[in-house]
Amino acid sequence: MKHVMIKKNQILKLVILIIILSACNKNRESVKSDSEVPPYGVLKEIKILDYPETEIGSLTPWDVESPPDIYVNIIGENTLNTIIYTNEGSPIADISRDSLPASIYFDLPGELRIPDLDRFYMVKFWDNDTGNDLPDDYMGVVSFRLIDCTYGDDPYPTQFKVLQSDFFVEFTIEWHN
Ligand SMILES: [Ca+2]
Ligand SMILES: [Ca+2]
Repeated sequence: MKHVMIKKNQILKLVILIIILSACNKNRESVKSDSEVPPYGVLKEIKILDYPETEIGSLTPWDVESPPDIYVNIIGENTLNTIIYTNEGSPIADISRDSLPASIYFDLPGELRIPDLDRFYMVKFWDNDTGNDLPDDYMGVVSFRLIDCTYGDDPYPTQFKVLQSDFFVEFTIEWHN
C-alpha cells in the first residue's frame, strides 16, 4: 500500500513539474521592454503545498512524535545572509502533510517588498525544535526571481508555483507600478 502511495506521489510530482515548466515559459522573444516592467512586487502569501516527508538524505521524521513546526527565513541573493523576513517566533505548529496546504501570510506593518526583480530570493524552511536542546532542522530551500514571471504566456501572475528540494510552494505576488 505504501509502495503504491509513493508511486502516486512521484507521478504527481512529475505532473506538477510539467505544469511549472509550461507555466514559467522562458520565451525570450516575448520579454517586455523595461518601461512595461513594474518596478517591484509585494509578497503576500507563501502557501506550502507539499514538503519532504523525512529529514534530508534519511528516513528520520522531522519530529519523533508529531509533524514538523515550520517557519521560513527569506533571504535575498548576495545580501550577506540578511534575513528580510522570518516567522521563527511563530512557526506553523505540527503541520502534517495530510493537512496541507498551509499558508504564511505577510500582514506586516510595512509591506514585504521584493524590490529587485533580477535578484533571486531564497525561502529557507526550518522545523522549529524549541523546547529541547536540539538545533532546528533545516528542511530545504525554494528560490524565485520575479523577472522570470514578467514574460511568457502568463506574465505578471498573481500566483506562481515552485517545486524545489521536495518542497512545492505557491507564491502570491502583488505587482506594483
Ligand atoms: Ca525536529
Ligand atoms: Ca512537532
